[in-house]
Amino acid sequence: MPGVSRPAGGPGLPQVRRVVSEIPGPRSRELLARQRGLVPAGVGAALPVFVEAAGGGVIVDVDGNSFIDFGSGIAVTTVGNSARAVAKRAAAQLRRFTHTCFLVNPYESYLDVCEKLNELAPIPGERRTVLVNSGAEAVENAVKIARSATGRPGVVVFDHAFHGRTLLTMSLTAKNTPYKQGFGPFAPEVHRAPMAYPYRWPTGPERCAEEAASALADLLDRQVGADNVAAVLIEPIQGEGGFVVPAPGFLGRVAEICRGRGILLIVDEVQSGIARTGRMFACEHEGVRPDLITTAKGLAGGLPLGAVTGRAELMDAVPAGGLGGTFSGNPVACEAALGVFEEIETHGLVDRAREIGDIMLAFLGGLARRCPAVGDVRGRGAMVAVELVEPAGDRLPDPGLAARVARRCHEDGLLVLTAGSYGNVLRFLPPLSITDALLEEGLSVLAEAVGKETDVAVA
Ligand code: PLZ
Repeated sequence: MPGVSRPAGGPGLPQVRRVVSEIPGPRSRELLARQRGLVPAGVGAALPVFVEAAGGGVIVDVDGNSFIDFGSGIAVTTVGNSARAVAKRAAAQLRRFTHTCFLVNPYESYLDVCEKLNELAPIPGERRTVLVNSGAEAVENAVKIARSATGRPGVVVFDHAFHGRTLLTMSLTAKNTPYKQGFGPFAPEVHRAPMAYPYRWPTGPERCAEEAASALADLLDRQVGADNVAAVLIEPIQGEGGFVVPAPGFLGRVAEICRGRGILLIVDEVQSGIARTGRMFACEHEGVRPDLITTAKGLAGGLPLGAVTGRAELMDAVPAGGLGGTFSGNPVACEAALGVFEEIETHGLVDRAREIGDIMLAFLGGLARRCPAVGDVRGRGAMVAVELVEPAGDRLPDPGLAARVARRCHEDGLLVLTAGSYGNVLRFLPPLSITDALLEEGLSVLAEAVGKETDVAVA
């Protein structure tokens, strides 16, 4: 828009919630109409307002509305949108060179990112890291490495899992619509085990970890044959599946089951990793030490970068030329990732994630006590969700209520996202740069929306 002054993004952006138009506003509606003629219908948007600026804990749209950000671009802008160290390092790299292809001419920032991930990853022994462009590509490569290192084809995944949209990762993903419907045939050698989902485990949360572990062992030993399985792949907290925190002890049992059978454990930390949950990696909460870890999203503060970090002897099993890609480990994205680690260290963001979690869990626990439609509150750090159910007591998922509450929040200037296999989960992923004041204001907007949509006085 020539001639129109645009607000600068970054941490200097006023940290306020402000709704000045209907949502989406007139300018966003114009752009949406334009989008319909340019972009296929298969590309949706959770909150279709077009963005002008973002930073700290807000997103400002082209109509001048300022939303409190409880989404972080799906767990990507964990250190904030245009955090200072990220923007500064990426901009400086843009002035030096944009690309050479690491497979043609290497550059040092790629090594610096790998060194950091190797140092931080809770993987036993010596480690190596390969950089890629996205979460799906990280998962694909982890499976390639696991197959190459073990000489086995099978991969075991879980109910409610999400691992990406490419052919293999879509096959690894559980939910049919919208991710798989019409897109088959799917990749072979994918087997699915029940997830230790405490709120929905048929015999109750106490027996969940042990029974789910037995089901996994049974699948491996009786149905697939353990020596046909290269890896078990699991999200330490499920993301798109609805922030399912596995029953305590389950991840440890999965690791044991794998170890006893020569099966590798791949932990998909694409959504939960990089300080999001109050640890650098979510699997650390359970003391689990996997063979391979995938990261992406929060790794480079919004620039596209993914990684597989793993035990050196597994990573080195793939011969030269077997891993890589044109853009993989792009130098601007690598500098951004170094900026992310710098922001996390200088601002103590791992601890900040824990504080944000304490505030959210305390508030939402109170809401659940007053409002029977809030069936479950769960999560760790700045990765927290509520599961909405019909109040009759049968825990019947209520996706309609989740959609209505999300819509009302959007109209009131709070960006929230839905999730879950049944679409009945509201998830909260604020950037760690959000202020307490905005966080608390956002939670009040949410409580009011839940109250209005369920006719319960929640104030
Ligand atoms: N593994 C655990 O959460 C991406 C998907 C958004 P990509 N989740 C957001 C959408 O609707 O496509 C994700 C994840 C986990 C892998 C991925 C895939 O990461 O960077 O989107 O490829």
